[in-house]
Amino acid sequence: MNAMHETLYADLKLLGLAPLWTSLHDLVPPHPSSRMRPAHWQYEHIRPLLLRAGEVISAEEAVRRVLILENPGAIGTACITDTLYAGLQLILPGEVAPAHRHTQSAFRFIVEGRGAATTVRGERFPMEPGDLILTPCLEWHDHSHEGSEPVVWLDGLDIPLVRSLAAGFAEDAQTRQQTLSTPTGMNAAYWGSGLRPVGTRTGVAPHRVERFAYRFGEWRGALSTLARSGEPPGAEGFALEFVNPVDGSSILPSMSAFCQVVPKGYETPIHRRTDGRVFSVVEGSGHIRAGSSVFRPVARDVFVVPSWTPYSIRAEEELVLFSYSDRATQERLGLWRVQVDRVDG
Ligand code: 1HN
Repeated sequence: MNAMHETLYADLKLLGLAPLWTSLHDLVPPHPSSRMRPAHWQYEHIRPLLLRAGEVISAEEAVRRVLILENPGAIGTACITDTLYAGLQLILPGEVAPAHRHTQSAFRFIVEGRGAATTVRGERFPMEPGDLILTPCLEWHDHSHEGSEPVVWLDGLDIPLVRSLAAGFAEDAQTRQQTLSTPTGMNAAYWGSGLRPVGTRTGVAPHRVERFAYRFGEWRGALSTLARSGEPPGAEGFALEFVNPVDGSSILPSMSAFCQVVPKGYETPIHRRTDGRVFSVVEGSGHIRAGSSVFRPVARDVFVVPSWTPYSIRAEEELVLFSYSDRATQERLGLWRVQVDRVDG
């Protein structure tokens, strides 16, 4: 850079201008280059810290007693991927996490314990390990616990995405808990049985989220049938996507969720996707290669594979995984891609 460049750049800056030619390649890189890194969180290390958090602050005081899983490539940003957030939330017997709502969409994936429930749009949803419960954009939600053991779940939200769009609104309810206005089971009866209310074909907008709970027994049973079918496993092992019954799209407009079984000893091809993906191990143990990292996750651990990072999953013991990503958003923008790097592992 010579003196003419320097004085030009200084003069540009004064007028709120910048030269494109110094940053062009960073702005439109030849392939995705996320600052996010592959990472693994071991539940056996996190659990004692969650319980300690339970001693220092109540759910009520904290509003939500959560340990955020922060990507080591983006400390301080509450990101686990470029667009998504993850946290582990603890609720203890007798506690209430007060009612509020926000434009960020959320789901809970239950990791440990029984007896807690979340109330969404006036209906109580009991929480059992392996259940997936949604709180879509602007739906009121509060959590409570009438059982006798700690309950922990994984919270997935589209916080970084909504932040980048500067479209975040939130509001506390007037009351600590919602009034139960709908009998338990109504949401499942209307939307969770492969049925839909008569007359809704034209009455419900596409991408509108109506089904709020996907139960462990249902998805686990489907995966067992697939894994025992004699069909060969695909690139992901045996994988299924949780689906919005309104229009067959992703569970939430911004987030897709999946479950998969990788048979014992099977290794997926090394592949990469444009959607950074967060995994929660439900059963078994695995050997994960992601970029230059190697992880050996076991049940209840979380690991993340950022966008366009080559990875493979091998099951040491039959591996059952829940995962989520921004694939739905990317597909709608025409951005989503997958590439297989190597098939022999
Ligand atoms: C939230 O509302 C919950 O409702 C969990 O359980 C985590 C993280 C950021 C903002 C809102 C919940 C959250 C959150």
